[in-house]
Amino acid sequence: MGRKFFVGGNWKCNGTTDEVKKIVSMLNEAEVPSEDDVDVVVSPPFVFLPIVKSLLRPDFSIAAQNCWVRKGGAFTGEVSAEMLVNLGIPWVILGHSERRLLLNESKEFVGDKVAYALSQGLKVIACVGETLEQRESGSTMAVVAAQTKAIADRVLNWSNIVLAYEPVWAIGTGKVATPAQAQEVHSELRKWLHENAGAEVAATTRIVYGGSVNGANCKELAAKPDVDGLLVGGASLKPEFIDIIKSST
Ligand code: G2H
Repeated sequence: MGRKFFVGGNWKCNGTTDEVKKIVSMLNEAEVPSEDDVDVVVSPPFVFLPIVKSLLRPDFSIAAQNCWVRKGGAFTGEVSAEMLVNLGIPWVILGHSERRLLLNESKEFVGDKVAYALSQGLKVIACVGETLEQRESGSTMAVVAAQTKAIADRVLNWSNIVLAYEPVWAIGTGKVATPAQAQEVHSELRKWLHENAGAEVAATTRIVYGGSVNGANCKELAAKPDVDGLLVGGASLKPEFIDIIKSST
């Protein structure tokens, strides 16, 4: 069976209650391919998770943008995986480069978070990606392989993981990776999974691309054989997100 196309909308730290309601209405009214053909997962800030959950159409799903690395407790400001499960939130984004770089989350810490979130029954969108400096020095594959290894070292079952390749230099910059650049890394990542996590994991794990995806560039990216979906930031707050959801068809 083929890998089902996946479209994630990462709203990041944006929105007011009214704006969130407007985005949800736009999503709810949209005509999109059936959930048999595409998984759509939107990721609002923590505070809006309950309202989005109560209003969003049932064929779309919801992700948090982060969660704590272990069981909850005396960790001021954190939100635990257990809390997300308790709220009925099925997905979580972990290892986004904005957290790796701005909040100094190490690959080991991200690997621990992925393992813990999975152990609590969450599905994980795990992000990896290189900086411009790393790309220019020729270490793209070494960087994304090391980030993926930190997950593979801690996780045996990949069935609830979507791997998101998000080159840091393409995030929010308007500088999208070319479809060929995305395909090259995705194919290398799949090869890495084949060698290090097994043939089944490599064949079934969805590898999605993120970084300045928009309504104009989504189709070409989606057409690449190893691009199994798209993780969208800025454009997921706009009507063009609907075109992105349709990009695989
Ligand atoms: C990458 C992406 C969403 P944007 O961070 O995860 O954001 O599409 O705004 O580059």
